[in-house]
Amino acid sequence: MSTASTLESTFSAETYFATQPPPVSLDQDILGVREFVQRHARTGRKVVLVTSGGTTVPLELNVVRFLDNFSAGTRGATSAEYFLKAGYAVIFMHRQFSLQPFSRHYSHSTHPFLDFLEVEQGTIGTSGSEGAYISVKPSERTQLLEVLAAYKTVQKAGTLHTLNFVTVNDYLWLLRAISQELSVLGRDAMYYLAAAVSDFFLPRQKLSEHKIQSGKGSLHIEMDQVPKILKPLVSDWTRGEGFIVSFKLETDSSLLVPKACAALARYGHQVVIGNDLHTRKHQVIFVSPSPKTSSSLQGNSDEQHFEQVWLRIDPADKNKEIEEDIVAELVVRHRAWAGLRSMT
Ligand code: PAZ
Repeated sequence: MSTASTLESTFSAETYFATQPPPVSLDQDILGVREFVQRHARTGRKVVLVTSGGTTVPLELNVVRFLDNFSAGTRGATSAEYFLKAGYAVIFMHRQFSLQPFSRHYSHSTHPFLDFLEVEQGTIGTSGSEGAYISVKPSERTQLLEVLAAYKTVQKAGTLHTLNFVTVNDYLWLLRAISQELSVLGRDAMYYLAAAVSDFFLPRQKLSEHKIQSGKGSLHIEMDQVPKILKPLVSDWTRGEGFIVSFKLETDSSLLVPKACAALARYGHQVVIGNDLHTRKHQVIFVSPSPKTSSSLQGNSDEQHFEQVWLRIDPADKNKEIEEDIVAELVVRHRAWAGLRSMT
């Protein structure tokens, strides 16, 4: 019997990591994360892991085709900037080529930087010689100065550490390894899981080695379910101490609250932020265990046990980003969570 046929179609996290290979750069990536976490642990700075962007699911080993996800990484990159502003050190784990903090303001598709530069003729610097030089359009200068100043401050402080993933397999291995590293901070660590992660994948053992050939009619692919990793993340990898915020995206908004409550009851973490695909940029709902509920919620997803708080901004206000309010709310909640340290 081949390995492929003995694989289960529903993977536990344990089976997953025992059968799927780690990305080749994992050890190297984790050394960088360890150094970053230890440096900030010494100063007492809180650290947040922000995951951002979508994962791919390759259909072939020599990958030509893959399933992807719509996420551009706006939520993650924007939130990372606000966490940095709030004094956090940020591990930004993002989909390769998705938006990143600071450079997101100059995305090639929405605000290409070549469009706000101008070529001028005149004296170059202090050299006294004449020629062409580059200047920034006056209308762009204020924003560029602000973004650049914030970027340089963060670079100097060494408070941003960036890593990337492409496939759902890269994502799962990185998430496990980073959260294990970050767990040394206990309650001072926050996990902000904004990446859009595929629920289905093709195990390595079932992948066609070469490009799938056409000519045999329609293509049938049966995918396996990606293991539910919030459970081990909450109770094992972060040792039950991290402040864990997961996101739930739906297109039928009536599902947001019941699914958020079910996730909290099942995994026992701190907050689920629900968002609808079409309104996600101006409204989200925070769902969390109600402070009035003293007993464990394990398995009990009755909505009355959960607090629901909507955050909304004016969609017409182009200068306001909802992530500013999401992060401000989480900073307050995390402070309260970290303050419980001595009582546990
Ligand atoms: O990256 P983006 O800003 O375009 O979208 C953000 C988002 C909708 C992917 C995020 O807010 C989210 O809900 N992430 C979790 C998705 C999920 O797996 O349910």
